[in-house]
Amino acid sequence: MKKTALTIAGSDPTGGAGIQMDLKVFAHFGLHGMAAPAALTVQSTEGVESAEEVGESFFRNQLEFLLSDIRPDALKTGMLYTVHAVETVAAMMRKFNLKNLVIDPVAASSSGTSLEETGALDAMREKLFPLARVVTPNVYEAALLTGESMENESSVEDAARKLKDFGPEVVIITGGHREDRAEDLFFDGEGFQRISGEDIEGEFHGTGCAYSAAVASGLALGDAPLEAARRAKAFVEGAIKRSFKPGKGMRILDV
Ligand code: PXL
Repeated sequence: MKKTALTIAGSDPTGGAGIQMDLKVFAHFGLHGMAAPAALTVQSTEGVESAEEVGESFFRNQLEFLLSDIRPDALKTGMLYTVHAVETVAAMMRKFNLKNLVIDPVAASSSGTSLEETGALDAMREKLFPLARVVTPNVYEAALLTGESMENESSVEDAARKLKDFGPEVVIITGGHREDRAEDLFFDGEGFQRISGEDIEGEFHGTGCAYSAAVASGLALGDAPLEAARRAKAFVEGAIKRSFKPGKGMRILDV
C-alpha cells in the first residue's frame, strides 16, 4: 500500500514553502501527499505581503472530513497561524489517535514577517508539543520558545532539554549556534546527537518546511527519528545545492 502524509500549514503561492513545498517533498519520497491549509499568504520570492487565517469552522471541517476517511501514516504542521488552529490540530490528534506528528514551529518568514498570531507559538508548545513525535525548531524559533540565548553549545543543549520537557519524543534544533557550521542537534531525552552538514552561503526560502516534511516522510516510511533526521538533512542539502532563482528575490529549493 502506498504510504500517506498530511501537511497542515500555510499556503505559499511561490511554491517555495508551505503546503506547496511539503507536497513536493512527500512526492519525492514516494508518498501520497495531502494538504489542509490553516492560513493563506500573499507573497513573492521577495517576501510575505500579508497573511490570513482559514475560518475556524472551515478549518476544523477540512480535517474532520478528511481524517474520517484517511488516516495518514505521518503528518506535519507548519504555519498554523492562530491559537484556534493549534487547538484544533491537538483535538484531531486525539480524536483520530494520530501518530507520527512532526511540528515545525514556524515563527516568521526569512524576510522577517510574523507567520503566527500572538500566543500561537506558546499554544503550540503547551498543547501540541506533548502530542508530537518530533519538533524541528531552528535556533531562532528555539530561542523564542525557551528564552535561551542559543549563543553557545550549552545554551542550545539547555533549549533542547526544555523543549523535550514539553513532551515530544524527539527535539531537533536545526542550524546550530555556529555561523560557519550547519549542524543540527538531535535530542531524544537520553543523549545528544550532532548531525553535521555543509554550510552553504546564501538565503534560501523554505528550508524549514522542506526539512520537516522530509522528517515526516521518513517516519511515514517507518524510519526511526534519527534515521529520518539524517536522511532529511542530506535531502535538504542536495535541494539547496540545486536551488534556483525563478523571481527577483530568494532562491527556491529544487526538491
Ligand atoms: O518558511 C516558513 C514559511 C512557512 N509557511 C509559509 C510560508 C513561509 C515563509 O515564507 O510562507 C506558508
